[in-house]
Amino acid sequence: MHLISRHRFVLGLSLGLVVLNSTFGAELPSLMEQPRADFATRRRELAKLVKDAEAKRPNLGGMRGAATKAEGGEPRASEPIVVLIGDAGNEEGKFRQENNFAYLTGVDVPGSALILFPDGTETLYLPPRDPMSERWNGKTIGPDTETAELVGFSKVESTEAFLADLFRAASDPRKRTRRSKLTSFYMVAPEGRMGGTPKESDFLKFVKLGAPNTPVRDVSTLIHELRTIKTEGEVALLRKAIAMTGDAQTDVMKIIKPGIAEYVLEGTILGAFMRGGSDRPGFPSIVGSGPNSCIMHYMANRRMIEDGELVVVDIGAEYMNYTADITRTYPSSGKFSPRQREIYQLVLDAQSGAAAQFKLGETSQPILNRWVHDFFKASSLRAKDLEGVEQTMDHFFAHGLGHSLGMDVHDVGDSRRPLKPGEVFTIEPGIYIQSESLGVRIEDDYVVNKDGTLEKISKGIVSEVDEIERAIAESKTSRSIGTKAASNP
Ligand SMILES: [Mn+2]
Repeated sequence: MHLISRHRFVLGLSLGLVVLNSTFGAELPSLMEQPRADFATRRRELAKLVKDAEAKRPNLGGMRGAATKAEGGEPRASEPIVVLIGDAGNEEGKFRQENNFAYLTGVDVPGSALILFPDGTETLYLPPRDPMSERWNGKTIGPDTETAELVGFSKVESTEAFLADLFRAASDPRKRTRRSKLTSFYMVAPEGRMGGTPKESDFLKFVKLGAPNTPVRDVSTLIHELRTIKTEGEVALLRKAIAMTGDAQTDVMKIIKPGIAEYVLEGTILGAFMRGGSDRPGFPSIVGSGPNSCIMHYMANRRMIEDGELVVVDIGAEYMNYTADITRTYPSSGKFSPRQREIYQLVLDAQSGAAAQFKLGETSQPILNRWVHDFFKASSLRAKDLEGVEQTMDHFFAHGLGHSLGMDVHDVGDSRRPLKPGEVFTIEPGIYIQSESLGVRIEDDYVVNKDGTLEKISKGIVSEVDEIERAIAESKTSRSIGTKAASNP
């Protein structure tokens, strides 16, 4: 459970659920700083999406053959049972709930599971409480009626009942009537590109044993469709993660100088995240100086930073499973060289130019990507590739312009579609000239607001050339006050 969220949760509940409050004391579960109703809404919407998908299935033979042929030989939609298993946790790290499960439940108890039954019953399965385990790991919530009310589920059962309930639902004899509809399982596909893990693979083996004739279909794309559009509560969490990341970038500007190691900056970044209340970085921090500035996903961070280099700092704090993703590029000396400045300014102009292209209902991420390519190509600047051939700048833009952002740093959803209100995504143009050991990437996080306007959430984190030079210069002045180390470099 998140300490911070627990605290907020107590405040949030104190109006309506005073009795529960006193029962649970300070041990209320986190619902990730979001209204409980939001999670219930998501489950309802998912159940509807699943039903629609099932009804639309063209050939009801499905993945598992004839199981969905109803009596009389007429194909019929089966009744979908949605089943999700949360992360089991382990002793090695801080617990982090699996994203799809967290999104639908807000419950971060290890070893939980969820079934949405065809009759509309939503059951959350929690491990039975174990005094010995709680002695080591702290109090938790268990399967009881108080918990059900607390987490907004119609039923909370022990995980001991989970498999039996699942298989009973799949083979309910009451469904074998004239109008019978067979059942199907909707679960996260094993080892899928997004979200699937080996645990689903193991689980699927059990499912095949217990209900061999029940077709299994992938539910993840339907959950992802919901996750693509963020609620206000989710955007608020992203704003917090972004603010923490901004503090880390500010701290980097305070200490950056030639002669320190990339990992020193990383240490400062992680410290700032934790001080801000972040749970962990959303992805490994990238601190690439000089030649490493041209390696897009450099994360070894072992090199000593030299004078006159650029340092790409691509980082994101995670908060309540939501992650920021902000990149800044700094001159190690505090001043951009004329060449660094012209490349940097081009990248910055590409970013603001792309954002200015945004039109609700028309603009998709690939459209912005193409615009930036053309913009780079049109620049009068040139650089040499590794073969010594002079090239236009689009040649050095070596990755996509951005991605959706949310619980995953490269978040789920179909990025080819026009961006809708509630979508959060990055715009991160970059130029990487290996022949000059000169890499620049500037990345900010944007939300399409309800009114259809595009907002740069991270606008408070400085990125203009003079702003960055001023920030580094100011911190140098303050560093030199009262510290022997700084006055004697
Ligand atoms: Mn990114």
